[in-house]
Amino acid sequence: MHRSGYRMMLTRRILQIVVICCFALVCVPRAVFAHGLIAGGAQVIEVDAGRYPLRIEVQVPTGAPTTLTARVWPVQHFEGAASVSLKATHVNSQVFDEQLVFVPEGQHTIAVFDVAITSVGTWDLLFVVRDSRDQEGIVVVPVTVPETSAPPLTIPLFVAFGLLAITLTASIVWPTPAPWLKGLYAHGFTASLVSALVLGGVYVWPSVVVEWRTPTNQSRPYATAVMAVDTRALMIELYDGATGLPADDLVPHHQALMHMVMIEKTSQTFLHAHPARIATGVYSYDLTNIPNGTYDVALELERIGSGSQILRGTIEWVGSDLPARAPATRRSPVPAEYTQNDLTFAITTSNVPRVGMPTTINVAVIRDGNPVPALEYWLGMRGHMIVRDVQGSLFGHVHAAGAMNDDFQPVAQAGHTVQFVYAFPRAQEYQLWVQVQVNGQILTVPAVLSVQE
Ligand SMILES: [Cu+2]
Repeated sequence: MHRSGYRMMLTRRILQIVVICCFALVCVPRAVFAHGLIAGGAQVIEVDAGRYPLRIEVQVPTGAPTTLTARVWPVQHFEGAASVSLKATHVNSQVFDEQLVFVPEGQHTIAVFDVAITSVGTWDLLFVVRDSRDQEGIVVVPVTVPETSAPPLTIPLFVAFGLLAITLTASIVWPTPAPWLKGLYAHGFTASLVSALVLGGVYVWPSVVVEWRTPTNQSRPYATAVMAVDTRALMIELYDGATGLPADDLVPHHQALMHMVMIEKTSQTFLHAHPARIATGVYSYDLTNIPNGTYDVALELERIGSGSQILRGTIEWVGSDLPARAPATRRSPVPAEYTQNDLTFAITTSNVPRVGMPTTINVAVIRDGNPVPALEYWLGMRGHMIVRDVQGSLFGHVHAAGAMNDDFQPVAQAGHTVQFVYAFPRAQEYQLWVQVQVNGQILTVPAVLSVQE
């Protein structure tokens, strides 16, 4: 009797452990090794390859062998006829496939590629743009092609149903078992039935699981950036802040692997660009058409499983034929109207800007006295605003309030105003740069805002 009681207790414990293991399998997030573009729908990134800003859309497949489709949009016309090539190389085996597309002169052709993916794993997509003057722009986009896998709950669900089937069969084969086996029937049956019901329910409504399984590996620390200017480009090397090893685990955020804002200290020449990844942890941005000067550089990036971060530095650029620009003329603080070509930007605030209080900044875009039909989505938002204090110590990147849309194609929806909300930390003047897109053109409007105590 004593012995059978012990057996029952042991059986109960084993069953409890089995059930706990089932749930652990479900709940524990899988390790994430992927980086770059990851499977799941079409992904769009903006990148400056040499002198050419490109929009690259990649449809990352699941499983192999298969085909990967990529489309390349030139954001500005190529000089003369051009060619765009794609070479997809499997990082481990060096197996590759390549294609070349010619873009006739003066045409805004989208280059479409279908390359063979022979095995799962990380692939480097090397895009090369070459124009009629033999100027070249390159970018290497990493993509991770995962194994085709069953939905995440398949195995635990099968285990639960298996246990249920075993206990049911056993109770039919041995209807009058020994006392210790009775306990096994009862507990085994209850445990496997409950597991099967819970797992089955979550299997049918997978959104519950997606919530649990969101990869949140906050252990990845900050990256550091080493910036150097060579004869014609800014070279950026990223390193892991904790180990000093190259950091090459960026994922796209706001439709780019890296956003870069450059502001010249005297002329306040402003630039928002997307350096191209050209090698492991190395990014490059062509400076040929950038006026000489001393630039504050802010890099916004996101490492996988980690939040976004801003890395800052200063570079001296003297290699351009374009001389340094004259010091910026002083602008009158908001509320103000600024004109650029045929567009007028009316910038106002909804409340008096005060320290620590959220200030709403409204930007209305008007052409010939009429509101423009629509401000388009750019990098997933209707508008971006960069905030800086005059000393350059504060750097903020504010997105337009309201709905976000990550669709590649701008949504032609009425709306000629954008609003930004920001709480300024000190009573002083701040420099603002508002960026919106109208008719496919990105416009940058500088402004000054005075904040009171
Ligand atoms: Cu950007």
